[in-house]
Amino acid sequence: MKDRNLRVVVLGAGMAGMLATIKLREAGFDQLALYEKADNVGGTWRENTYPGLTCDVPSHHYTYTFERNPGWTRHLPPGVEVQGYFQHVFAKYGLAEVTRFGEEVTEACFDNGRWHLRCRSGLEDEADIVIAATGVLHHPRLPAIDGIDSFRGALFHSARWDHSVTLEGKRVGVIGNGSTGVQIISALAGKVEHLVHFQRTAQWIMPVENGHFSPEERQAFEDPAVLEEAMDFAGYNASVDAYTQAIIDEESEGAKGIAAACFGNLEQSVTDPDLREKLRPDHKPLCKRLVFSPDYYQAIQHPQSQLVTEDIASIEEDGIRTQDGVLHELDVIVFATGFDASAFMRPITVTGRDGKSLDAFWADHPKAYYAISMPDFPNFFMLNGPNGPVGNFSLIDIAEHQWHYIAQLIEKISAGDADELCCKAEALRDFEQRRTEAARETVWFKGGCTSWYLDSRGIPASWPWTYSTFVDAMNEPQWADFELR
Ligand code: NA7
Repeated sequence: MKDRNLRVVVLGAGMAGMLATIKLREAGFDQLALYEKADNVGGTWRENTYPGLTCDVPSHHYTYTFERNPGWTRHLPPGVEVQGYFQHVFAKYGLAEVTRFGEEVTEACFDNGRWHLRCRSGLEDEADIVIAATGVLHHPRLPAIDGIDSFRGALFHSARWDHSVTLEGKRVGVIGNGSTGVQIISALAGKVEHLVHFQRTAQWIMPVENGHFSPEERQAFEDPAVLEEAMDFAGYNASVDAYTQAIIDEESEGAKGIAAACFGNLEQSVTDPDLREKLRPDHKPLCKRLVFSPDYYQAIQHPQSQLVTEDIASIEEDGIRTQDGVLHELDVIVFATGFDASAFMRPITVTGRDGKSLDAFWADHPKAYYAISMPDFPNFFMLNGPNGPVGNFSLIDIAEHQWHYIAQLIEKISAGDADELCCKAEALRDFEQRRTEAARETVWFKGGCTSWYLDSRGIPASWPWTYSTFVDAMNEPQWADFELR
């Protein structure tokens, strides 16, 4: 791939940044740096350490295609195994040679044909190409609840778990019932003195099994052909396609199947009719990101668990007071309240050509041509950028397809066909118009709920077409949509 001796800087040593760095090195780029503000790799898997943390994408599908892992112990991998996997990949591919830990890039400015980077430490660097792989759900959202500072017990966000706090014998409140809150409740039910789940909006729960792989299976998976056959990677991609079809067409077989599974799960798993009604969502399945759980309904029916559906009024010294006036006395409060999904690489100050500010460009909402490129931000490409596919399928797979596309953009620059390359403004405008129109047809928009999928205008900020449409789009850039200088 490499002809010119370009310097490429990758931002973020999570799943996507490691992928980019591995692929760039394979292509012969030796002027390479991977900046990571923390002291370890893994991104979201480094930051989230809460009890019950599990990836809800099957383990063998949440794996780089070039680095399979026969050793996954469960069908859905525990977070600690995912983190271990990324650490293994980091070591195996020798990424330490190019990685700068503890360096938070705070500024990236395009000037005189190059990107000028500055870190919080004062370190400066320059690059011909920047790859932003800074993650999607990265900035914890802590809602401003009255009295939050007055609580005398321990209080923290799920992505900032305080392991110095013992939970045994404690009264624990968990706010939020997205995938995170549901996993925490499942892990803590019966293990603490009293567990209170504060639910603002009921969620559909998709039943899933999470068995163990036997030692014999794991040994057999050392043979790639056996693994391939057992995991049926092509079959999995077909199911991802059906899942995305279900999002854009509620009459599809996939949508009906998922809805039936969720309804059945609620009916069959929850015995008390009052509790069942409290747990029954008033929106369509798939409207919010689907929560997969083998055991949440059992956990919330545990005698020491309690579901609270009254809105939270305030937090006080001794616990959480709900709108009905009841004080729920607690020792620990966990905010499983999600993330700011619109930040992306911000708070990095990114300035493109002619002083164009990213903050101003994204003032209404984050946007990028096919989630990858932005006009007047030449040679700046994103992995898992705005409005790309994020759903109940493997973001690793998504990033690999995006990398296939970005590699072709880099090749143009590398071959000397362009010094500066980015999408044209009209190409982004056209893409955004098509994307927004399609997004209004999805269940995320029409399903009667709010979620982190929606941007500040209430429009789904995600890929509104099928998975196979995405794979096709990532095959080769439409060169007419790019400006080459
Ligand atoms: P989510 O899916 O964004 O869920 C956040 C939850 O927190 C959700 O149940 C919210 O209720 C609830 N929430 C947020 N603010 C409040 C306030 N102020 N009061 C009560 N409840 C509140 O985040 P997760 O961490 O669970 O999952 C994020 C993604 O990580 C997940 O989708 C996977 O992709 C992995 P709401 O539904 O808005 O009423």
